[in-house]
Amino acid sequence: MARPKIALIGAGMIGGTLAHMAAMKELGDIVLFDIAEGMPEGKALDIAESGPSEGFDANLKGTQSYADIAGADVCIVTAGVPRKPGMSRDDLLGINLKVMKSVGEGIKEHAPDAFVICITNPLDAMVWALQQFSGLPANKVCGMAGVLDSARFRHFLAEEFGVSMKDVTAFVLGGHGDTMVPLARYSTVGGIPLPDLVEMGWTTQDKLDAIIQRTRDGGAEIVGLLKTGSAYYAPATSAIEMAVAYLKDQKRVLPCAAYVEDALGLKGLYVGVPTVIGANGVEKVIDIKMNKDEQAMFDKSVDAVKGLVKACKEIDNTLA
Ligand code: A3D
Repeated sequence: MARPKIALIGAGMIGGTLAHMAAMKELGDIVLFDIAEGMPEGKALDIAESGPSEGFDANLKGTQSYADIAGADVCIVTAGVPRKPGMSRDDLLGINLKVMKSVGEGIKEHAPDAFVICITNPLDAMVWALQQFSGLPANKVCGMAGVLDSARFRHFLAEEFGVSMKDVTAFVLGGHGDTMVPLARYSTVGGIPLPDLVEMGWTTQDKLDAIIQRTRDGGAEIVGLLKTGSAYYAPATSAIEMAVAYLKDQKRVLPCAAYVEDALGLKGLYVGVPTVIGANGVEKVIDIKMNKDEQAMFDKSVDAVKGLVKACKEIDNTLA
């Protein structure tokens, strides 16, 4: 059986990290596409040359031609520009929307059967636009954000409680922006929900609130430290987790920016929701119940995403 083909559209910081991880995990043969000449070829060769020491079998190719992504099983899209200090994700909208148009058309022509994971910001609006431009079925186009935001939340909680992050589950919903919704009630340590842990004296409500805020600001914290771009190790790892769920039909329950047809009080919008990911892409959106406060936070986040989608439509009137 032929190896799966993984196309990485955008070979920058996240794209290069994705290629390295996909090779180390032997997920398949890898194509790195970028408009920058030489850079994807250089990264592909460099990673291929790590193969003999690491012992992986994977072919790597760098390219500026969409023809090389032909027949890809998975496309992970990071093409565009990242944030610099002082910028919000929304500041990237105009420039990255144009990038999504060319990427969407490239995928439509050469890899229409792929499972597409978008990472480019502002995430929820870009994944919506990418689905529109590519014309792929909505269940095959989704965005990576919830896995990363939840991983950040889990990391901070594991540090606070002094326990393994393996035993911490966490849940972040809504748009990938300042209004994202970390849900304490659905986040647990060894199955014990966070509000119970506050009652048990493991932490205080104030400390938990500070962790929730740090999670919301998690991207900006890294941008502030790096100064030249945004996070790439954890974003790449999160997208690989989603790609593996698809390639291995794992039926993982993962939060991602998925098209919500009719759930969580929403109709017809891409936003961060709990999903099941397997061989059919996003196989299910999990219609969880929220209390009044949670619903209010979620609604605020949804409004922010709707505002960005409206801005996309104003910039490009071919978007419906
Ligand atoms: P960077 O290292 O700049 O890589 C982006 C690459 O895209 C560059 O190599 C560009 O040459 C390339 N590119 C630009 N235009 C095109 C085009 N039309 N076609 C193909 N390639 C193109 O950025 P990065 O890898 O650090 O980040 C990539 C994106 O991910 C940015 O938009 C970030 O804001 C976003 N990001 C999202 C998250 C989420 O959690 C959703 C986290 C971190 C970064």
